[in-house]
Amino acid sequence: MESLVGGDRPCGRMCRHYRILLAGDIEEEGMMSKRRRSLLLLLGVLVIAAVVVLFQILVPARPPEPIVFGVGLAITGVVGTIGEDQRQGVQLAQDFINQKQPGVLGRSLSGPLDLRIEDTLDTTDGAGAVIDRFINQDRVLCIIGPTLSQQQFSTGPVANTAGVPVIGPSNTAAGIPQIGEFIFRVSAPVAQVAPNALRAALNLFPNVRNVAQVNATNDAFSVSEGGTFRQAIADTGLNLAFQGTFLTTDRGTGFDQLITNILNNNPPIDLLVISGLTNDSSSLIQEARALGYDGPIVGGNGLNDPNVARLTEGAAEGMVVATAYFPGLQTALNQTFRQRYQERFNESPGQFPAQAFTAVQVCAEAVARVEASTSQPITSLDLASARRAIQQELLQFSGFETVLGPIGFTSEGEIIQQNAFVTRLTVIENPDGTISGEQELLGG
Ligand code: 1QQ
Repeated sequence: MESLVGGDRPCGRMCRHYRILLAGDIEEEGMMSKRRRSLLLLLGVLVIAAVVVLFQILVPARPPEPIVFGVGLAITGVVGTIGEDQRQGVQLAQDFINQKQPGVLGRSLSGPLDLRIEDTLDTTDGAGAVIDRFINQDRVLCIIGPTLSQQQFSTGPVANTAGVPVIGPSNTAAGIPQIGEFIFRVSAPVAQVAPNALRAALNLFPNVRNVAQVNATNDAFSVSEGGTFRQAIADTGLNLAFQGTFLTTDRGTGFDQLITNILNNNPPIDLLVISGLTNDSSSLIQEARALGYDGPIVGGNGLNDPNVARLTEGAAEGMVVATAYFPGLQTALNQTFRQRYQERFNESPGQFPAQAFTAVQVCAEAVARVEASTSQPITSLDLASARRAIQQELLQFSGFETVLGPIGFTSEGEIIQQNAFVTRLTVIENPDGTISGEQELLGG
């Protein structure tokens, strides 16, 4: 201490006093600089916090990446009314998911759902071009579609080789999930659905004995369903008295020979069963009624559309069709779906929009589950891994709540669905002269 205040110089009382003061000062000064330092530190922290907050306010956060699905539907062509209804179904699913409607997904997605909806037409070439674009250009996470089994048999193998999960929204022919491990469907196969229509027709018309069964030969679904109906006719003890074929391109008088043969058949035909697509089958019905067939008609899945009332100008009144959707299903999800569908599109939803809605919901749920298990947005995975992870999640589905009721998938990607129903078409003549139809439910 001595050396601090002047070395060896004598300094007496004052000096001692000075020394004491000086020691206190040093202590105080040390405390002061400590306080100053803490103050400066605090100031520094506050400035940094302010800069961070300002940065967050002025520079907006990067928006979450969209989750892109490809939706390929036959919006124009021989099943155009069905494709249009499917488009409405997927649009509603997109709204529900992006608006976080409760009861649709188990958890919300990391980003907005972006559906690329394309018209495949009713051809395999049209579907091929769209599916190629989805796989290679839009780089979608999964594909909903195409509408027709005929198209899926052509595009499914391509998507499967590319490792892109596909959900068939309306492919009902035998063999669709067996195309490959990436191919699933939410549309119950003809083998499960079609025989119900025959049984219901027998309840309505117990005297039916001799059946004419006809199907298109240039469409995979029509051929598959035709076979199912023939089996069901045999199983129910009916007589397959006539078997005929046509093409999905046939219209109007193109059916005259076929119908004449049915009308002249011996024994006389008392039930007509039709497996074709929408426009051709509608034309066949119109022509059959015009030429004098007045017995009951069972329609296949191509006729599962209330628009058939208008397309046949009322001739399909009373037609019996099996369906995989029960509009009266008393679940919160189905009731909201029906109500919002009616409000938005001014019609009630049939099987095709319900299945299309389900296809989007199921794929989005698979994405949500991948995000939950990896704890990151699916868009931060590389595309091939993301697609594979979705396929793996789809295989786990069991008892998942949809507007079709609870569904799951087998290890082959086939839908597991308990319920199938039967409808009868009622033709409505509107005050403005137009015709519309309603599918009245006969039972499950
Ligand atoms: C299929 C079908 C069609 C009737 C859908 C429109 O079921 O092609 O499998």
